[in-house]
Amino acid sequence: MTRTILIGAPIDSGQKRPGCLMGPAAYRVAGIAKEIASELHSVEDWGDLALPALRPAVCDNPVVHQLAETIGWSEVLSARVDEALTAGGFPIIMGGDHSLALGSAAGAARYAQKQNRPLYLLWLDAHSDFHTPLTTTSGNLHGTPLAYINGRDGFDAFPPFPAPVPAQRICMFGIRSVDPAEQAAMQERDIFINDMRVIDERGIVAPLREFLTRCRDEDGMLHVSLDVDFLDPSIAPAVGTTVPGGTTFREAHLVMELLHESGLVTSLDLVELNPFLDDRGMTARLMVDLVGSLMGKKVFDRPTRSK
Ligand code: HAR
Ligand code: MN
Ligand code: MN
Ligand code: MN
Repeated sequence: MTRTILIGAPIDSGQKRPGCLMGPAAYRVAGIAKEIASELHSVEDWGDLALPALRPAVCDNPVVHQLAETIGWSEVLSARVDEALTAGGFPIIMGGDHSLALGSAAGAARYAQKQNRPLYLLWLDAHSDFHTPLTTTSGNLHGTPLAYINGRDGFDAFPPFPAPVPAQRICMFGIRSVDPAEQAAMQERDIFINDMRVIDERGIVAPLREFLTRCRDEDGMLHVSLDVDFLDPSIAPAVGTTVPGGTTFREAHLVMELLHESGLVTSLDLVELNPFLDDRGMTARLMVDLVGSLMGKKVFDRPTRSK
């Protein structure tokens, strides 16, 4: 029995277009709890997090937007994710923009460290989110979490990331928008980058299985961060940063089905949903259906395949 724990993270501070703070409500309206609940999974909703009292925070890059808020959110979220994992739960963080991963991944890393297990990270996104607060030109901190998780310099205002995740344990999928400073930093590191070109050429299955095998061989924990813009905007319009050429409905479901079969996923972020931009709830529903696939919901029960 998986004890699924929903954590609402109504976070808008990581970028400038309002609306992501309505994400947790949209997931609830789209039926996320009902989608998950079954003989195999219990569901608890721990409600929405609140922003704590803020400490002043400074950064040498003047364009950085809402630094103190983003730090405040990441601290409460990190503690809450650690708490959910420690309770034996499977936390699903309902965002909120992608800056929430600064906190959720830190919580997962904190817990993994206590368990003496390596943390792996699967980043499903159009963007690499590999800026630091010092390299971002937009100032939007939702473009930085993966750099923080990887232990890059430039996050002095944040709590130090507990046990930074080395490049070899990070896998990106769906990438098709990378800024020059991110590109330069990524090229120096051995991150497993599956951009859309790789997916076109190799498909989703082979590269994903390679990564999952590494994780299994090391008894890793696996944090998955699913950005709405991983999906093609034609099926998922409710996001502020649409990029054409994203994954299809079937590719996305296949990723989730393989993740389910692997049994490796230990925490999940749902990020960047902006319900204000949605078309009759279609994006919220699709995200909820993808969660259903991750939790093992099948249209058709086929004989078990080799992993
Ligand atoms: N790289 C751009 C920037 O830093 C865009 C980042 C957009 N990020 C997200 N999350 N939407 O993936 O501003
Ligand atoms: Mn992102
Ligand atoms: Mn993105
Ligand atoms: Mn459904």
